[in-house]
Amino acid sequence: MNISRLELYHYPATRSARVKWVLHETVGDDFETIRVDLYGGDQYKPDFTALNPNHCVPLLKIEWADGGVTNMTESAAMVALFADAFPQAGLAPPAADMSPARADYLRMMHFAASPMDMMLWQVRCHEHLLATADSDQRTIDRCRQKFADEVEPQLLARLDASAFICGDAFTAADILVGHNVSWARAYGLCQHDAFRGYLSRLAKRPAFLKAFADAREFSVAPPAAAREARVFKV
Ligand SMILES: N[C@@H](CCC(=O)N[C@@H](CS)C(=O)NCC(=O)O)C(=O)O
Repeated sequence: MNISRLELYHYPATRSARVKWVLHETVGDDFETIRVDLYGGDQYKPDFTALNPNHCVPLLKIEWADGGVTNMTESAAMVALFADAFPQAGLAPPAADMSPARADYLRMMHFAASPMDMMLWQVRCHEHLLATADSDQRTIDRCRQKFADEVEPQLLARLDASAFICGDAFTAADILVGHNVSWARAYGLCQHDAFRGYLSRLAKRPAFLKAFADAREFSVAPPAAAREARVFKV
């Protein structure tokens, strides 16, 4: 392996859990986890924003065998990088193949990372992170409706046809979609039994259990005082 050290900046159950999951699937336990106290505002401290100007987790510090360092942001990019770099883990149809399986896998990776994630994030920002005076009920309603009307039926059709989101085999797309489904359920979405069954299939993976071992430390609502003091610049 041309990586000498990995440090994941993490907060339980958030998007950094996606990366913790793919790391456990690919490199095992061979990485450091550094907790960023999101509800205490640590993500806005200059030493952190110097590494990630987007003030969020995950941040993955990759130290390469030749001494170089990459500070990588964007959870979906990290999941894709490790899925492709460790083909023996069987998390992605081969990148070199122009195949229907690869096309469908990329479609679902991007669907999870972009529209699905965007709707869930808007609901979260407006319901829990923005000061009450700044939150907009119409945005919440529109995103919730669109998610229920458009996203859920697409996922349910896939889960009706097969055990995982891109077929009968688990892929890295299940890491992104699975995390989003569990996030959606915390917000009262994705309540169909098929989603519960899907999450219990995912929870059979040792890497999932390790990635979410600290999830009970996450509370969906931050301290009200921090919210009203506009600590969160979302
Ligand atoms: N597109 C980014 C979003 C990361 C993100 O917004 N992370 C949240 C936690 S799920 C965060 O750290 N928010 C803190 C903030 O924005 O202040 C990714 O997928 O990595």
